Amino acid sequence: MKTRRMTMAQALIAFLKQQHVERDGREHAFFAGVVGIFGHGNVAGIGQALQENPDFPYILVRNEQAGVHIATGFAKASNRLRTFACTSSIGPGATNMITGAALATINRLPVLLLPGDIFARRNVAPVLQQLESPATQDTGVNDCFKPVSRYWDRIYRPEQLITSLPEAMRVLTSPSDCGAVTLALPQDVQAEAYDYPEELFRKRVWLIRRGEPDRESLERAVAALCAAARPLIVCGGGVLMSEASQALENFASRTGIPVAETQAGKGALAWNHAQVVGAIGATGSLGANRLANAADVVIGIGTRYSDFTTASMTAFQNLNVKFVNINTAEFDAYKVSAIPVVADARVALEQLSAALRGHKVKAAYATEIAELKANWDAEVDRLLHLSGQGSGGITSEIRRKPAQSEVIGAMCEAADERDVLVSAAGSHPGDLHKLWRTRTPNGYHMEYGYSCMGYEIPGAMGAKMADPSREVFVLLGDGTYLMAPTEIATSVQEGVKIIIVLVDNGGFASIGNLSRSLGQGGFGTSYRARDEKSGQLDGETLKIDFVGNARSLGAHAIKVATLDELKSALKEAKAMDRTTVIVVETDVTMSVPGYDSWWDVAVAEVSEMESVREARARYEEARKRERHFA
Ligand SMILES: Cc1ncc(C[n+]2csc(CCOP(=O)(O)OP(=O)(O)O)c2C)c(N)n1
Ligand SMILES: [Mg+2]
Repeated sequence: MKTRRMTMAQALIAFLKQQHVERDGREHAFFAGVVGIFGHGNVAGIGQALQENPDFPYILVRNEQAGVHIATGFAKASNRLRTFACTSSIGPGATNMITGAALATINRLPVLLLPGDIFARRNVAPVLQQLESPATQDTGVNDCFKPVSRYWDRIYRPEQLITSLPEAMRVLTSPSDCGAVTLALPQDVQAEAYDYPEELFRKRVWLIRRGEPDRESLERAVAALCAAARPLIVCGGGVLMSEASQALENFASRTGIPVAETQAGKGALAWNHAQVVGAIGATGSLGANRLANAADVVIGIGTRYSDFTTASMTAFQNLNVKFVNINTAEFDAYKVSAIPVVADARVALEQLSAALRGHKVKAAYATEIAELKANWDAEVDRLLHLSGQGSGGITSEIRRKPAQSEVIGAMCEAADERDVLVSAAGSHPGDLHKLWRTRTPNGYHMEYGYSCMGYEIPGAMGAKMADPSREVFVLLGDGTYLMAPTEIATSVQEGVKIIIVLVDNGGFASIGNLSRSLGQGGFGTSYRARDEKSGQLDGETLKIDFVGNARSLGAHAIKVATLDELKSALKEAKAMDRTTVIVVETDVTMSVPGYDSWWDVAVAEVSEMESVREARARYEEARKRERHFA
């Protein structure tokens, strides 16, 4: 047997370089490189191996969590066909990646995490940053990755790579099982040499299967659809991951079935497609939520049925509602007691289209869908352009602070057809779910599985790296920005240009509004100094120089006061070749309302505050609409 004598880390990098995936006859290298930060736990292992492989890019980031977000954003924008590996030292560098791991796993996106680990040899323990246990020597902080990883292993001996790496790749390239994969790499073992079989380093092409549905399940799905009077499609992220937009468009156009979108599925079809009725659920459109309310057959495609999608199980009120779930993951296909069609979205839609040839929704339902869509489009127009839009609009007052919906309107106008919008947490996901007008698949990149403050900037960098031909816009809040602005420096380092629109509203508008709706008056949600007299955080509003902060990290930064200034700043940003941050203060009183929607956030059952008791009474009433689909 031919062998190559290499360190474990050298062998690992050599293996990663040889991994490819293939789907629909197209082949891609699976790993675009490694992101991370070196410390004593990886510098002499993975760090040394990367130095020997200058053709395999290494991206130095500012925070390991953000490094994982870059990989995840890249994987999401690549429809899971590519990703990065993430390297960290041991201890805090490693645990910084746990949030990123959870985010990737929840969103079903592949990332390979390579945290450094404590000495396998143990004689020098406890090493710096080692978690000790009086009960066992076989535990450490990297065990925390277990529940947030779809595959987890610790490489105690160099030869374990030979059996562990193919398992890692199986999971990373699985359309149903993918998520974070963690290989914990003890610091000493990374540097240890072994005679690896040459075979380990051959080029491998992992086929991304397009699973076919079984005949019986498909027949049951067809029968349910033929019997439906008010069918509704819930378009989830799986439609995008499967690149099934065209198949969905054919299916929806031929059958006339309306398409409601989850956060992950938004944009699979263009916003103005005749069957697209907009967002569904807690942050849904009036049209989609009305249709969901009365739907008798719901076809969930590539969706996890999160509480935002189901409006905490209140969205579907038809007593006889049935579900048909098309999903590559059996786990999701069986949710809400559906007829499970365990298959790739594109394949299943093509087969359903063929089986339903000539089947169309009734004329009255088609008219209702068209009316709801037209009304919703008009409502979105109103919200995007509040100023001076004739009847119903607020008369033009040029100097006032813009509303957040108008900021979104200006961004929509500035974005070209293929441009990408990235966001994740705060009040932006809800507003964008309702208002953003996506024109091309993957043009709407929302991380709403983990809704993680701090994903936005690195996630957007990942999206930009996945397709540099698309301009990437980020909408984020002052809260999120302050949590993780630092990857701006990385974007400058890598020449990865993104446009960040920072909405400054003095703290947490989203959680503040939520708190007020729960009778808590916004306690602890705005950025104010501690007041000497009250002893509470209700003093002066903090003055934070966001423009100065962004500039200090290397970005081009612009402060705007009005909508017109925002529009010209967006033009300026598009012409720049460097990451640009536009800071805009908004009027929080002009928020986007909800539309026949609900989200279950439990209110205190007993309280000395009258407002909380009232909120609890409203809460108990609203919960009566929550359903089981057993
Ligand atoms: C890492 C993380 N911590 C906490 C939260 C809970 N959370 C959701 S939105 C939000 C406030 C976000 O503030 P900002 O970015 O200013 O957006 P705004 O609410 O003002 O629109 C918080 C604290 C979260 N989603 N992620
Ligand atoms: Mg804010």
